[in-house]
Amino acid sequence: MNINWFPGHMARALREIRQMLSQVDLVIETCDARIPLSSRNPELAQILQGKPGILVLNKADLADPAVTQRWQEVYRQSGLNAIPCDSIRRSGLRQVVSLAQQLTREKQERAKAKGRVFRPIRIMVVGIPNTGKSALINGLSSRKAALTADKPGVTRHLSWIRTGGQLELLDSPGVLWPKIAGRQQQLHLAATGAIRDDLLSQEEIAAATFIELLSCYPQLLQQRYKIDPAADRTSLQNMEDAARNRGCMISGGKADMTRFAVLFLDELRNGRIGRISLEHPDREPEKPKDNRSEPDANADKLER
Ligand SMILES: Nc1nc2c(ncn2[C@@H]2O[C@H](COP(=O)(O)OP(=O)(O)OP(=O)(O)O)[C@@H](O)[C@H]2O)c(=O)[nH]1
Ligand SMILES: [Mg+2]
Repeated sequence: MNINWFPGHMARALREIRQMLSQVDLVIETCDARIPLSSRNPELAQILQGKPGILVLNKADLADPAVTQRWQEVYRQSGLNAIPCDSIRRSGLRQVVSLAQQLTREKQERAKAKGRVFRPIRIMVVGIPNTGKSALINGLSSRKAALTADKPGVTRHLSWIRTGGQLELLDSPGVLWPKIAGRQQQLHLAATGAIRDDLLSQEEIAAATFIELLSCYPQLLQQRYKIDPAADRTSLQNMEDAARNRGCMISGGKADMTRFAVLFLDELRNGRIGRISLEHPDREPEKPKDNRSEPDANADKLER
């Protein structure tokens, strides 16, 4: 089953991103450090070919640090500058600025040679919804210039944020692509809040993610929900135990899985279960080249 959430404002934003490309010096793409494969838009990758770029592995504070480090290495090997950031606490942002300066140095020197003073570096920030583009812009400009919220689809128009310093930042609406086909990708996007909550069943997202965590991070589930993953229980029984232990029950002591799904997803998204990565470079069959289904889909690099 495809997910099709490609409203008019996303199609328009994609067109405008394409049009604005010649007016910016470089592009920052944000993805979610917990799902660096699923949270990259193949259509953006195609549009951005040839433009200097930085991939920000954002929300790195919520991801497993060892896994994020591996992603960074794997991306670097494929020629892409990837920097883990926490845009709220502003960690990693200094590295982003210094890389932006490095990537535009040649252009600055050419301007200087012609006797011109280089204007502030113009950066367009793009990515799928809810990956923290606006939060990153606020972090880089040290003020709350762009609207942010914990739901996808907040920014609706491209808009320039001038920092008064060495950067000019162009915020853009989160863009997806028509027909998100892979089930795991859909579930990962939903689990991290990148797609609207009503597009998939909360119970299904919670159950699939709970099972993934039972396999990758059983100790975190054990600590948070006082369950015993090592005991001879099925995944569903473990999840029911977790629901009961958190007081999600209906009459007769039965687990209320609908209520637990909402609670579990909220805790997962806010990092209360612990630092979790749902996609691991060493476990995925696919390397971070592209997530399009077409066979010729390898020309996605932000970094050229
Ligand atoms: N923990 C954590 N939360 C973050 C980080 N960056 C952003 N957020 C939160 O993620 C949510 C989405 O952030 P936004 O900046 O609105 O995301 P966006 O990419 O601009 O979203 P759209 O405009 O809808 O495309 C907000 O609740 C932010 O506070 C981060 O690095 N770490
Ligand atoms: Mg935004």
